[in-house]
Amino acid sequence: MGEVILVTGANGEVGHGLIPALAKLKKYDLVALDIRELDDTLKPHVHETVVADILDKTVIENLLKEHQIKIIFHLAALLSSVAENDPERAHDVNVNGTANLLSVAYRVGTEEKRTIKFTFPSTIAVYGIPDAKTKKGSRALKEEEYNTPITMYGINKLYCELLGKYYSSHYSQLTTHNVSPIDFRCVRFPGIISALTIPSGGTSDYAPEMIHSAAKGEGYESFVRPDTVIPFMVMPDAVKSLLQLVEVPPEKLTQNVYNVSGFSATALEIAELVNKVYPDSAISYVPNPKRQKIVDSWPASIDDSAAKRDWGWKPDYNIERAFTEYLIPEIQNKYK
Ligand code: AKB
Repeated sequence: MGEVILVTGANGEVGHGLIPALAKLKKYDLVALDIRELDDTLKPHVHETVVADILDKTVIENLLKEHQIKIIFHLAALLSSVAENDPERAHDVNVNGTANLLSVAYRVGTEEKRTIKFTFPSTIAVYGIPDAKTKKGSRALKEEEYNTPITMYGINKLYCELLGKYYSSHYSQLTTHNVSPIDFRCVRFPGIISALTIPSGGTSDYAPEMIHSAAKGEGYESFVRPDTVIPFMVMPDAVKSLLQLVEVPPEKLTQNVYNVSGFSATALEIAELVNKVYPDSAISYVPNPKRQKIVDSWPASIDDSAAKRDWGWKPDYNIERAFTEYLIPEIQNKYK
């Protein structure tokens, strides 16, 4: 057995990108946990699949101990739009699920005197820009700027960033004298666009939805204005950032949370690139004011210089390469 990795939320969009990439490294054994049955396409890549709730502490503790889990990729979460439809359930999964996992990992790591790397995907939804003028006038935001999220998902993720830092550096600080067994590392993702999977429940979903609709020969009605701009990255770069971060020697990390990004684009720029390939795809704009307000609170671009400085982060895909070398060829293959 190689080092064993636990991937929670394994059946989600990032899981569909991360699990095959981890398997390809041929240095880890993977345990996949999700509340739903793992897709058949992922099963050949994993050593064990577990269908369970992230809130089930007994299952989590047994997995960490039985498999001597060394690394956790904690992907289980409800994204921004779906979280707004059931904020309390989102809080339960996003916060209590993460707190549960950190608590059990801390206990197991302490008992077994070993470090557990806890790798956590956060989001641009942790930002809360107050108005359009401020958004338009802002340069790329650093990690610590405008951390005033307006969604349950963004609030959850911001809290979990802080909770992870607490468990790795300050846990029970008045009475504990041990070095924490938790090595918490976090990348803050922009909107992610995958060629292989359709997003489920995000507010940045208009970008991938537009592309996939066109590839299926359908039109698309965008729920945001054409001038709406946020940062994006394609799934291979999102996976690359996770694989890179987990391997960085701890002494090189000057912070727990790192922005990563690929490119910023307006909905119109994405539509124009789509129509270059699918000229017959009718893309229209009927903004949903409530979803528009969420996206308008997110930055036009984020500053990922800390990740570049500390661990050499660099995206492989700018917007042109994303379309010509990844999205269009892979999506055409998917729908052929
Ligand atoms: C969402 O839209 O909720 C996610 C995100 C930006 O984190 N894709």
